[in-house]
Amino acid sequence: MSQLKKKLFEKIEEWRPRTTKLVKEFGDVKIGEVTIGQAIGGMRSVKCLTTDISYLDPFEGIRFRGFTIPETLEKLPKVPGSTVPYVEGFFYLLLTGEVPTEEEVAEVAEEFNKRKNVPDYVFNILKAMPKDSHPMVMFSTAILSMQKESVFVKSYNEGMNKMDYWDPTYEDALNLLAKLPQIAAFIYRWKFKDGDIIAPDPKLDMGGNFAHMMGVPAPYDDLSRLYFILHSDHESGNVSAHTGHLVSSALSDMYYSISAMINGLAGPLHGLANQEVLAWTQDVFNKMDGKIPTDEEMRKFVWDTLESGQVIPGFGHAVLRKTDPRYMAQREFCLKHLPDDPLFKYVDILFRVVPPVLLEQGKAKNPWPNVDAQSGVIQWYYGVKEYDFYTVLFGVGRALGVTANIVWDRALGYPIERPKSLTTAMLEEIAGVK
Ligand code: HAX
Repeated sequence: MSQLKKKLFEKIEEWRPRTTKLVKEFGDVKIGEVTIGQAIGGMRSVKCLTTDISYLDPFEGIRFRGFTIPETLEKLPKVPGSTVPYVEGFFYLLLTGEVPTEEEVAEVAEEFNKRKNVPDYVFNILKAMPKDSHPMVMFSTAILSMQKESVFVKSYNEGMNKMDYWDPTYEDALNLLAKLPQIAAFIYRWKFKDGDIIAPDPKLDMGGNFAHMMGVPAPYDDLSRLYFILHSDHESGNVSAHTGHLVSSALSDMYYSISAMINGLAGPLHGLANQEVLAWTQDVFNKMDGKIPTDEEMRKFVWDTLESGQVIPGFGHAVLRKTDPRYMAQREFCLKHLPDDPLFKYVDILFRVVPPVLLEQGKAKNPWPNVDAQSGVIQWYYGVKEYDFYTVLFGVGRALGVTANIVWDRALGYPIERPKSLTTAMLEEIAGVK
């Protein structure tokens, strides 16, 4: 058994009695109330999910296993010659709650390496799809096509103790995660680079290998590591994480769950916003003939978009009430590597101009930029200009957090999800509407 799996097992044994005690002895304790506004309004802020992997404070932003983004980036072992940690070590942290040693990271990297070969039929399925299929459709299809590989399904069909569900789920998680970078890079090069595919390099770590298979030189490897880490998890209630959790709660395996997660991420109000940001920014760029707009000119573009009934992509958030620290981490990367890039300058102006406009409009509860406001610009700078592809990158990252959550869901025996719905007439009666 690998060190990671052993450590995970110890943690599960330690955690299980806590969950059992809470449910058995304190199951009736109330943690909040639900209003009609929340029942109709997308369950905003309803406290009804549990995860120990990340927590999102509205004013501080995300903490992964208790660590802020700067702490996470500082504490985890780094790839030699790089300032960004190994994605493999970050996954160890998500899964176990502990910062791994160099040795433990090397072992996880080796585990991923062993499991990374993608079956040929996946590539054949992707090649058979219409070339104008969205990359997220291709990504979701590729993941779902591997469902027959599920170790969980095999063990379940053979008959398995409920307490052991986490074990084959862990195997599915690692098997799938190890393959995602190659599938993503294949989709990119098949669709946008005339099918000129670059084979993986077994000597490289996950982020380095992804950059290699994309055919983009350094520091794209560092960017990929950073990108996957930043996009991994944002507690359980966002659409992609919640979809993964919901589907897996029916004991659907990792392939069904992560494919569904990808479908949720593909919406323009969620992960697709990063592609929308770039489309929007470039539209302004073209209208300005590439000239850097004044703040006043930019204000007008922003107002025009709002007045035509559209949202400003990359701004606002359902939980956050300040600038997203994931935006700030990417902004720091830009200030270091591409401070003079014209599109970065646009994003910089938007950072100044959009929040006061949204405040003046008075609708958005959070006028500040989110993770998607910055990410596309960096990809564009490094030559990944096909912005349909950007949400696939988000998907590779998000799979780290969601698979880790699903392993823990199984370990702690979380049951099938089934909230209760009421009719409109029932709500009217509760509210005393005449
Ligand atoms: N531009 C214009 N209007 C906005 C806005 C924005 N960026 N953000 C919120 N609003 C509007 C909402 O559309 C809503 O209007 P109506 O009352 O007319 O329906 C009103 O402000 C209140 O919304 P809210 O409570 O502040 O925000 P929600 O929790 O309902 O929605 C969203 C959160 C992220 C979906 C929203 O802010 C939005 O649409 N932002 C733009 C799209 C975007 O950037 N999405 C990515 C978010 C991060 C993420 O999940 N990435 O994956």
